[in-house]
Amino acid sequence: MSSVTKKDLLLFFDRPMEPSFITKGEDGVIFQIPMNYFPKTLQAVSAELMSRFEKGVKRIVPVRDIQLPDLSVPKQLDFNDQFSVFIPKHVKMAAALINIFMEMRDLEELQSVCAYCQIHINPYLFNYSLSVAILHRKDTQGLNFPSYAEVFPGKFMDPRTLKRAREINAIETNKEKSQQMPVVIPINFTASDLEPEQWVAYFREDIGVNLHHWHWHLVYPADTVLSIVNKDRRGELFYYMHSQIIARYNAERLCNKLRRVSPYNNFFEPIPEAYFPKLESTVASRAWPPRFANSVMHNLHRPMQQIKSDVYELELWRGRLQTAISEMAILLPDGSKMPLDEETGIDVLGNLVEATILSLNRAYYGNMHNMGHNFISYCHDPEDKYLELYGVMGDSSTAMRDPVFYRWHAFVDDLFQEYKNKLPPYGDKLDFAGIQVSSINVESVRGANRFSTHWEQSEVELDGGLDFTPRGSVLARFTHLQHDEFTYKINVHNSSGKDVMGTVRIFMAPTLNEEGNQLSFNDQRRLMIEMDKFSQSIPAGSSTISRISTESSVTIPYERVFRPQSNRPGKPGTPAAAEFDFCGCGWPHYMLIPKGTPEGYPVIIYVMISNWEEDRVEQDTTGTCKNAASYCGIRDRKYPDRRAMGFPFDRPIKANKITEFLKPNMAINDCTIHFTDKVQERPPQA
Ligand code: CUO
Repeated sequence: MSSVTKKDLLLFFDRPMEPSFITKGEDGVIFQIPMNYFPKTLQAVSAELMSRFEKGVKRIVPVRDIQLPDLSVPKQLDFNDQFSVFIPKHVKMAAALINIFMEMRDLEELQSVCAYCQIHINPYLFNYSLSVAILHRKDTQGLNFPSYAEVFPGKFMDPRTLKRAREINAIETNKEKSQQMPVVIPINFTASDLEPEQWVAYFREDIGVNLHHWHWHLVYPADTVLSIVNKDRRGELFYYMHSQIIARYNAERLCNKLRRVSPYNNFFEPIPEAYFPKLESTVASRAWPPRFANSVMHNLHRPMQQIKSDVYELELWRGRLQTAISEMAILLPDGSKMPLDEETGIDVLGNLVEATILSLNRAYYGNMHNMGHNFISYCHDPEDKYLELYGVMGDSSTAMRDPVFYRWHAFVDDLFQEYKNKLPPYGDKLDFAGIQVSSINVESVRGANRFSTHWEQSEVELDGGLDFTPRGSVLARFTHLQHDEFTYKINVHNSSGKDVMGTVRIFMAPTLNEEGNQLSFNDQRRLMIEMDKFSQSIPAGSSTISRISTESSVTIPYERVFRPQSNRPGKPGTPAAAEFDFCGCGWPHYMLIPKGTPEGYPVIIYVMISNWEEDRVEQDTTGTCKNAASYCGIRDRKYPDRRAMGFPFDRPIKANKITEFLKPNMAINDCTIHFTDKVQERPPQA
């Protein structure tokens, strides 16, 4: 099969709501669909339809008429319904469809079944399942599907923006001209500043932040073929990545004079935070439901989604998980107990809590995290009386917009911390004999140890997601946080007499609590934001390590967050393009540091150099995407650090102040983050 056919799979991401027999792609391509793939009502006129659509197209792609697999499970989801990776029934449907895509013997068969699916299967379910399959099939490596925000812009932006984009698209199909009049997505469009939660809307509703979260769940599905779900330390990464989101969110809240997020741990308590999403749900042609202030979770009975669960079950599952943590052992289905050990306990718990198919006892420990999303997202219509859709908490591409997401995940994070609190302190496992870190400094345009942030305007292409409009290209301009890049300078002395390898671990944390007093060290530990982690050779004697902020191991650059097709490097199948695949997962680089304050928000920057011999994971990572390995792992490889994720702050520490915790191979420095309330345009990229 030629690479041309492989690339043609990307046409299924274009105009996702339109059937596969309508022109796809900017170049005007049409799939020649076998008659029996058409809906029954159109089969009699399919030849006439095809000849009408074929007129004037630049290329016709014949679709092989294959013996179609059994699609009865994914077909159960109505074409116009929502699809959620948190709803067990939907997850089963996706698992079945991914399995089908994975089992197609070659690309031609895959293309054929996709052509059928784009006519008969729910577009969100189809898009998700095909994305997972492309990420994991060997013969589709190097295919870079477009940004999800480009495919389904309705999940990321104000409907007024989309309306305006469609207008521009309708009147102007000249790409260059339409790009001269981008539509502007207003910042903070979901509430007024009278609502304090709105002060951090720039974080919650950031397009790149939401794309990261969607992409993470795409790379780490909870339920599908075992070989896809069973990635190295995926349960631990579920805990760690979400824990870091909470740490980052709390830092933003503190910068904005808000209290740290309070965990939602009383499931019968009203939720004071309201959320009115103002998003367009294109599939169902209806608005996303809001959640009014003081809504309450109710027992769910929605036969259509095959969800029947009582709020009480959340209590039950939590209790069982807490018992397992206090006993440091989980109950297995055969009645025996399995200890939660220091090394793998967090991974076992992560899979139990989420819950994935890797959960070792789903019947007993239930489906706590996912059902929490469902209870909250259906709290306005728990019994489907009003035939309402789920709210944004039900969808991994929109959940982070809602303040309650952070309350729910703060609760989940507390549960993981209960386990971490049972572990012994690291003690001398923190040491690296012979290595002394004398200082860490930050150099930036604002001077020594001063970070600086501002607003920036960037553009994202909407073309592929504007269904049922004339073909054209529209740019949406949105405003996001940005910082000036900076360099860490770390002074090290190696007195071992020989060159050694170290792992440099850099974190940042606020220093003051809500009252302006010094944070206790255990509170500060929970707020530690991982900034970077890299291996480094350290020559004997004194040396200075210089590291630029853009190299961060948690972030991906703007170009990878939004990935317009035109920016893709190399041809499909080349190493350059292959690297791009997995690479959509990663914290957007422009959100690397919290916003700060105009007067300068105080933070500490922390560095530790640990012994690489104890950290390293033997594996070849050439040709793999490892830009954001800290939060996303490395594709098809082991997590590239043998230590617990979040090391050394993942365990409680017996110290009142960070200075009491410092070892010779660590250093800290006081810094400030200065925010300038001005919008700059994104400078043109080389
Ligand atoms: Cu990512 Cu709850 O897991 O949203």
